[in-house]
Amino acid sequence: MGRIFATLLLTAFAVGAPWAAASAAEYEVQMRNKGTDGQAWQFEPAFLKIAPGDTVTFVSADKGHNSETTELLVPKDGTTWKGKINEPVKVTFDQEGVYAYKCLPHAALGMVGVIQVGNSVANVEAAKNAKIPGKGKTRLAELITQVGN
Ligand SMILES: [Cu+2]
Repeated sequence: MGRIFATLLLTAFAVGAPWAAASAAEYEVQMRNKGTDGQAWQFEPAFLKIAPGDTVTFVSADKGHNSETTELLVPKDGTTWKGKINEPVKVTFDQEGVYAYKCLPHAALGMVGVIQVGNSVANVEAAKNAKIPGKGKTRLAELITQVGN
C-alpha cells in the first residue's frame, strides 16, 4: 500500500496535480538602502503583479528594514503582515486586489511598495488614500499608476 501510494503521489506531482502547491509562483522582494536605479530606500521590485496563491518573501539586502501593512491597505479579507526589522517575512496572497505596504522606519522617505494580486482593482482608491507620510505618499501614488489589468 505504501509503495502504491508513493507512486501515485509522484505521478500526481509529475502531471501537475491541482492540489499541489508547486504550481504557485514564488517571488522575492529585496529591502535595500539603495535601489539599482540609484534611489535611496527601496523595495525592489517595488511593484509586483502576481496571481492568487502566489507567495512573496521580503528579504533584507541591507540592515534596518521591514515590510508591513495594515487593514486599510489591503483588499477586504486580504492577508496583512508585519515583518520584524532585519528578518525575512513570507506572505501568501489568496485574496485578489491591491496591497500597499511600507517599511516602518523609512515610509516617509519613500520606502513603500505595491502588490497587485489577480486583476481586481476594487480597493485601489482606498490604497491611494493610505496614510503614509512625506515621500512615501508620492511614491505610493506612482506605484499605483502601474496597477491595471
Ligand atoms: Cu527601510
